[in-house]
Amino acid sequence: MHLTIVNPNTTASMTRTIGEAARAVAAAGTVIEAVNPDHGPASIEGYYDEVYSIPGMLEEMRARPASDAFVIACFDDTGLDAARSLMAVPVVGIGEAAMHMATLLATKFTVVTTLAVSVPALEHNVHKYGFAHRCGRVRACEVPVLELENPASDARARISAEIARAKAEDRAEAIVLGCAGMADLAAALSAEHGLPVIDGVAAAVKLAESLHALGLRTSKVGGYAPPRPKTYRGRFASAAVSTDD
Ligand code: 5HY
Repeated sequence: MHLTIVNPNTTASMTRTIGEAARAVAAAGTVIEAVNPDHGPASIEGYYDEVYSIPGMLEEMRARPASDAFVIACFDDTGLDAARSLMAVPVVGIGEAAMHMATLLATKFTVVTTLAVSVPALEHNVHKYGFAHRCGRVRACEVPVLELENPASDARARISAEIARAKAEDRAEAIVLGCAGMADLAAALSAEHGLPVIDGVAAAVKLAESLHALGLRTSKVGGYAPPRPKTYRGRFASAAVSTDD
Protein backbone atom coordinates (compact mmCIF):
# COMPACT_ATOMS: atom_id res chain seq x y z
CA MET A 1 0.00 0.00 0.00
CA HIS A 2 0.99 3.64 -0.46
CA LEU A 3 0.66 5.48 2.86
CA THR A 4 1.08 9.24 2.96
CA ILE A 5 2.05 10.80 6.29
CA VAL A 6 1.30 14.52 6.38
CA ASN A 7 3.06 16.66 8.98
CA PRO A 8 0.77 19.76 8.97
CA ASN A 9 3.55 22.11 10.15
CA THR A 10 6.22 23.34 7.74
CA THR A 11 9.38 22.01 9.46
CA ALA A 12 10.99 19.55 7.05
CA SER A 13 13.47 18.16 9.60
CA MET A 14 10.53 17.15 11.81
CA THR A 15 8.87 15.50 8.79
CA ARG A 16 12.05 13.44 8.33
CA THR A 17 11.95 12.27 11.97
CA ILE A 18 8.29 11.34 11.51
CA GLY A 19 9.04 9.46 8.26
CA GLU A 20 11.79 7.44 9.94
CA ALA A 21 9.50 6.49 12.85
CA ALA A 22 6.80 5.43 10.37
CA ARG A 23 9.17 3.33 8.23
CA ALA A 24 10.54 1.65 11.36
CA VAL A 25 7.14 0.01 12.00
CA ALA A 26 5.64 -0.21 8.50
CA ALA A 27 4.85 -3.67 7.12
CA ALA A 28 6.75 -5.05 4.12
CA GLY A 29 4.97 -3.68 1.06
CA THR A 30 3.91 -0.43 2.73
CA VAL A 31 5.47 2.52 0.93
CA ILE A 32 5.69 5.51 3.27
CA GLU A 33 5.75 9.05 1.86
CA ALA A 34 6.22 11.75 4.52
CA VAL A 35 5.37 15.30 3.44
CA ASN A 36 4.61 18.78 4.83
CA PRO A 37 3.13 21.89 3.26
CA ASP A 38 5.34 24.81 2.18
CA HIS A 39 3.12 27.42 3.74
CA GLY A 40 1.84 27.67 7.32
CA PRO A 41 3.28 27.59 10.86
CA ALA A 42 6.71 26.05 11.63
CA SER A 43 5.05 24.29 14.58
CA ILE A 44 1.50 23.91 15.88
CA GLU A 45 1.01 25.09 19.46
CA GLY A 46 -2.62 26.01 20.10
CA TYR A 47 -5.72 26.96 18.13
CA TYR A 48 -4.31 29.81 16.01
CA ASP A 49 -1.42 27.77 14.57
CA GLU A 50 -3.81 24.86 14.02
CA VAL A 51 -6.17 26.85 11.79
CA TYR A 52 -3.39 28.09 9.51
CA SER A 53 -1.89 24.63 9.10
CA ILE A 54 -5.07 23.02 7.73
CA PRO A 55 -5.33 24.46 4.15
CA GLY A 56 -1.75 23.40 3.34
CA MET A 57 -2.32 19.95 4.82
CA LEU A 58 -5.48 19.39 2.77
CA GLU A 59 -3.69 20.52 -0.41
CA GLU A 60 -0.94 17.95 0.19
CA MET A 61 -3.61 15.23 0.47
CA ARG A 62 -5.54 16.40 -2.57
CA ALA A 63 -2.32 16.34 -4.60
CA ARG A 64 -2.02 12.58 -3.88
CA PRO A 65 -5.19 10.89 -5.21
CA ALA A 66 -3.34 7.55 -5.55
CA SER A 67 -2.58 7.26 -1.83
CA ASP A 68 -4.32 4.28 -0.15
CA ALA A 69 -4.57 6.07 3.19
CA PHE A 70 -3.33 9.17 5.02
CA VAL A 71 -1.94 9.80 8.48
CA ILE A 72 -2.14 13.27 10.05
CA ALA A 73 1.11 13.56 12.00
CA CYS A 74 0.12 16.22 14.49
CA PHE A 75 -1.13 15.11 17.90
CA ASP A 76 -4.00 17.62 17.77
CA ASP A 77 -5.38 15.56 14.83
CA THR A 78 -5.35 18.86 12.94
CA GLY A 79 -8.21 19.09 10.41
CA LEU A 80 -9.03 15.39 10.78
CA ASP A 81 -12.76 15.75 10.12
CA ALA A 82 -12.22 18.01 7.11
CA ALA A 83 -9.69 15.55 5.68
CA ARG A 84 -12.11 12.63 6.15
CA SER A 85 -14.79 14.64 4.34
CA LEU A 86 -12.47 15.44 1.44
CA MET A 87 -10.71 12.07 0.98
CA ALA A 88 -12.38 8.73 0.15
CA VAL A 89 -9.60 6.61 1.66
CA PRO A 90 -8.99 6.28 5.43
CA VAL A 91 -7.44 9.22 7.30
CA VAL A 92 -5.96 8.42 10.73
CA GLY A 93 -4.92 11.05 13.27
CA ILE A 94 -1.95 10.16 15.50
CA GLY A 95 -3.77 11.44 18.60
CA GLU A 96 -6.85 9.26 18.16
CA ALA A 97 -4.73 6.27 17.10
CA ALA A 98 -2.46 6.48 20.17
CA MET A 99 -5.41 6.81 22.55
CA HIS A 100 -7.12 3.76 21.04
CA MET A 101 -3.91 1.74 21.43
CA ALA A 102 -3.50 2.89 25.05
CA THR A 103 -6.99 1.68 25.99
CA LEU A 104 -6.14 -1.78 24.64
CA LEU A 105 -3.19 -1.97 27.07
CA ALA A 106 -4.21 -0.14 30.25
CA THR A 107 -7.27 0.87 32.26
CA LYS A 108 -5.91 4.45 32.53
CA PHE A 109 -3.49 6.54 30.50
CA THR A 110 -1.99 10.01 30.67
CA VAL A 111 -1.09 12.20 27.70
CA VAL A 112 2.21 14.10 27.94
CA THR A 113 2.30 16.96 25.43
CA THR A 114 4.52 19.99 24.81
CA LEU A 115 3.12 23.33 26.04
CA ALA A 116 0.15 24.25 28.26
CA VAL A 117 -1.43 26.10 25.34
CA SER A 118 -1.93 22.75 23.60
CA VAL A 119 -3.71 21.10 26.54
CA PRO A 120 -7.33 22.39 26.09
CA ALA A 121 -7.56 21.20 22.46
CA LEU A 122 -6.25 17.77 23.47
CA GLU A 123 -8.65 17.52 26.41
CA HIS A 124 -11.43 18.31 23.96
CA ASN A 125 -10.27 15.44 21.71
CA VAL A 126 -10.15 13.04 24.66
CA HIS A 127 -13.84 13.76 25.24
CA LYS A 128 -14.67 13.75 21.52
CA TYR A 129 -13.15 10.27 21.15
CA GLY A 130 -14.98 8.94 24.22
CA PHE A 131 -11.90 8.41 26.40
CA ALA A 132 -12.70 10.84 29.23
CA HIS A 133 -13.05 7.96 31.71
CA ARG A 134 -9.80 6.33 30.57
CA CYS A 135 -7.55 9.39 30.35
CA GLY A 136 -6.35 10.50 33.78
CA ARG A 137 -4.88 13.78 32.60
CA VAL A 138 -3.34 15.73 29.72
CA ARG A 139 -0.04 17.12 30.99
CA ALA A 140 2.41 19.61 29.46
CA CYS A 141 6.17 19.18 29.94
CA GLU A 142 6.71 22.82 28.82
CA VAL A 143 9.05 21.96 25.94
CA PRO A 144 8.24 23.93 22.74
CA VAL A 145 7.66 21.65 19.71
CA LEU A 146 10.78 22.74 17.84
CA GLU A 147 12.95 22.25 20.96
CA LEU A 148 12.30 18.53 20.49
CA GLU A 149 14.50 18.81 17.42
CA ASN A 150 17.42 20.29 19.40
CA PRO A 151 19.71 17.47 20.62
CA ALA A 152 21.24 19.89 23.17
CA SER A 153 17.87 20.62 24.78
CA ASP A 154 16.74 18.86 27.97
CA ALA A 155 13.52 17.81 26.23
CA ARG A 156 13.85 14.11 26.95
CA ALA A 157 14.63 14.68 30.64
CA ARG A 158 11.62 16.97 30.97
CA ILE A 159 9.29 14.47 29.29
CA SER A 160 10.69 11.71 31.52
CA ALA A 161 10.12 13.79 34.66
CA GLU A 162 6.50 14.44 33.59
CA ILE A 163 5.97 10.71 33.06
CA ALA A 164 7.23 10.08 36.61
CA ARG A 165 4.71 12.64 37.90
CA ALA A 166 1.92 10.98 35.85
CA LYS A 167 2.70 7.59 37.40
CA ALA A 168 2.74 9.04 40.94
CA GLU A 169 -0.16 11.50 40.72
CA ASP A 170 -2.49 10.15 37.95
CA ARG A 171 -1.88 6.45 38.60
CA ALA A 172 -1.11 6.28 34.88
CA GLU A 173 -0.71 2.72 33.60
CA ALA A 174 0.31 3.86 30.12
CA ILE A 175 1.65 7.09 28.61
CA VAL A 176 0.63 8.61 25.28
CA LEU A 177 3.27 10.94 23.82
CA GLY A 178 1.44 14.13 22.83
CA CYS A 179 3.54 15.35 19.90
CA ALA A 180 4.71 13.83 16.60
CA GLY A 181 8.15 15.20 17.37
CA MET A 182 8.45 12.75 20.29
CA ALA A 183 8.09 9.73 17.96
CA ASP A 184 11.70 8.61 18.39
CA LEU A 185 11.58 8.65 22.22
CA ALA A 186 8.87 6.03 22.94
CA ALA A 187 10.94 2.86 23.24
CA ALA A 188 13.60 4.36 25.52
CA LEU A 189 11.04 6.06 27.79
CA SER A 190 9.02 2.85 28.04
CA ALA A 191 12.11 0.91 29.11
CA GLU A 192 13.07 3.67 31.58
CA HIS A 193 9.62 3.78 33.26
CA GLY A 194 8.50 0.16 32.94
CA LEU A 195 5.13 0.86 31.31
CA PRO A 196 3.77 1.23 27.76
CA VAL A 197 4.76 4.57 26.21
CA ILE A 198 2.83 5.01 22.96
CA ASP A 199 3.94 7.02 19.95
CA GLY A 200 1.03 8.11 17.77
CA VAL A 201 2.94 7.96 14.47
CA ALA A 202 3.63 4.24 14.88
CA ALA A 203 0.10 3.60 16.17
CA ALA A 204 -1.45 5.43 13.21
CA VAL A 205 0.67 3.59 10.63
CA LYS A 206 -0.47 0.21 11.99
CA LEU A 207 -4.12 1.27 12.13
CA ALA A 208 -4.01 2.68 8.58
CA GLU A 209 -2.46 -0.57 7.34
CA SER A 210 -5.20 -2.57 9.14
CA LEU A 211 -8.02 -0.49 7.63
CA HIS A 212 -6.50 -0.88 4.17
CA ALA A 213 -5.95 -4.62 4.63
CA LEU A 214 -9.62 -4.99 5.63
CA GLY A 215 -10.72 -2.97 2.60
CA LEU A 216 -12.41 -0.45 4.88
CA ARG A 217 -12.95 3.19 3.83
CA THR A 218 -14.38 6.32 5.48
CA SER A 219 -18.19 6.32 5.49
CA LYS A 220 -19.61 8.87 3.09
CA VAL A 221 -23.03 8.65 4.74
CA GLY A 222 -23.56 11.65 7.04
CA GLY A 223 -20.81 13.78 8.58
CA TYR A 224 -17.96 12.73 6.26
CA ALA A 225 -20.01 13.07 3.07
CA PRO A 226 -17.97 14.79 0.31
CA PRO A 227 -17.97 18.62 0.40
CA ARG A 228 -20.70 20.00 -1.87
CA PRO A 229 -19.47 21.79 -5.01
CA LYS A 230 -19.80 25.54 -4.54
CA THR A 231 -17.93 28.79 -5.18
CA TYR A 232 -14.90 29.55 -3.02
CA ARG A 233 -13.77 33.17 -3.50
CA GLY A 234 -10.45 34.95 -3.24
CA ARG A 235 -7.24 33.17 -2.24
CA PHE A 236 -9.20 29.99 -1.35
CA ALA A 237 -10.80 29.65 -4.81
CA SER A 238 -8.65 26.58 -5.47
CA ALA A 239 -10.10 24.84 -2.37
CA ALA A 240 -13.50 24.54 -4.04
CA VAL A 241 -14.38 20.96 -4.94
CA SER A 242 -16.19 19.90 -8.09
CA THR A 243 -18.24 16.83 -8.92
CA ASP A 244 -15.11 15.38 -10.58
CA ASP A 245 -13.19 15.37 -7.26
C1 5HY B 1 2.44 18.14 16.96
N1 5HY B 1 2.31 20.40 17.23
O1 5HY B 1 2.32 16.93 17.09
C2 5HY B 1 1.73 19.17 17.81
C3 5HY B 1 1.97 18.99 19.26
C4 5HY B 1 1.40 20.10 20.07
O2 5HY B 1 3.59 20.94 15.46
N2 5HY B 1 3.14 18.76 16.00
C5 5HY B 1 3.06 20.11 16.18
O3 5HY B 1 2.10 20.68 20.84
O4 5HY B 1 0.22 20.41 19.95
